[in-house]
Amino acid sequence: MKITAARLIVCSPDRNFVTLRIDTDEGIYGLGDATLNGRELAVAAYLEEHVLPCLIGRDPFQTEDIWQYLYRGAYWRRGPVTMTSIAAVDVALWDIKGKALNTPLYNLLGGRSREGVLVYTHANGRDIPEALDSVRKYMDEGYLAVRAQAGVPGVASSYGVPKAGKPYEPAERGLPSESLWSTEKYLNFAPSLFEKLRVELGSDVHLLHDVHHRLTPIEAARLGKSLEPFHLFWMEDPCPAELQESFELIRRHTTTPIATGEVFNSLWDAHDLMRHHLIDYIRMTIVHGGGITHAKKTADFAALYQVRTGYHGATDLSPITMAAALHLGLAVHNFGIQEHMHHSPLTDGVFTHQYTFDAGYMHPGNAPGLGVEIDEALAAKYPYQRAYLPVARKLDGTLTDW
Ligand code: EZ4
Ligand code: CO
Repeated sequence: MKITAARLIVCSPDRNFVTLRIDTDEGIYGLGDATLNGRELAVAAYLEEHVLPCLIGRDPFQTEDIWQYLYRGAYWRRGPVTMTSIAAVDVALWDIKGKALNTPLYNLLGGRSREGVLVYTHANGRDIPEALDSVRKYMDEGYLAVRAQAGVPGVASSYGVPKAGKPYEPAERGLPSESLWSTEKYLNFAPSLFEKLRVELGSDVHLLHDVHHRLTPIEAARLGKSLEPFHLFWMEDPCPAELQESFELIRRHTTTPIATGEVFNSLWDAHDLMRHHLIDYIRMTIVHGGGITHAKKTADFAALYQVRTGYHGATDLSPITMAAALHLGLAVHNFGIQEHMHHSPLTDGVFTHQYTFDAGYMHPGNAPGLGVEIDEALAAKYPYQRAYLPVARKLDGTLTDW
């Protein structure tokens, strides 16, 4: 089998997505997600100008060799634009393999290690009562695990809280909006949110929380310690992780489990965190971390250290990435949990998919390959629109991590 064509579909059905389609001489094609939120066209240009011409004529079954060719062959290595581009190619090739062999992708990754993939979704509210209602709503829908975020009193537009009446969506069209942040107010407030949730909801539901890289290590240590009585499933991205030894300080003080890595793009961003038992869940996802080929290696490395997977799954990760994550999650032994933030009905209309949700678990479905199709005619009605993630400032105006 040979690759005969590769092209991009850039669309914005409620939000931007960059999708790669690879065609073969046997009429089988594969899809890959190439979306890097807020920097979409950088990846599109990288693929179009530098990667796609190199694919024509290659055997799509050679996922390892093509991965190495794009990674080592670029010379520069790593970085979100490169690794998202490689991921798009890699996922599309695995999709082709599954279709050519007439089997769902999970069968090529180890087969089923479990019946379904435990997922968590996002609950949020402007205040604690609204957040409580939101968690309850998702529990009523069957979710066994829910991420809870609430507005911090005295801080306008806290992370994870939607603008009135709309579902929470990280990116916004137009230039970046600015939001405010106060670590002091947040640290005083956050334990009261989880105390209330535990009192009202009991101890069975898994509660998660995203700190979004906003604390210093010692502040994160205080937060983790103060949340221990409410036994969170995890505290996510407690501080920026470029400095991997930051987590040693957090670990010295708290047993609250830690998940990190949604901004990582290679195993080398995380290997010290794993080797030193500094994290419990790795969030680096298939689309930003070099595709299925590299995610599988990362998961296998993590398994040596009893670190489990907990991949990023916000709306900027397209249904193609969601499907890929569900196939891998079904297959790897050290799967932990998968984030599942609902796409809009329009996004789901463009990317029709076989995956399903039932009673807290998702399943990738049994269609050959990934089990996702793209309706290109519908996609063409929604052209790309510039959009950005917000930036954040402290109350005195200092730029800080969003
Ligand atoms: O900031 O998806 O866990 N989810 C998150 C998201 C991410 C966005 C980045 O594009 O942290 O809100
Ligand atoms: Co996050």
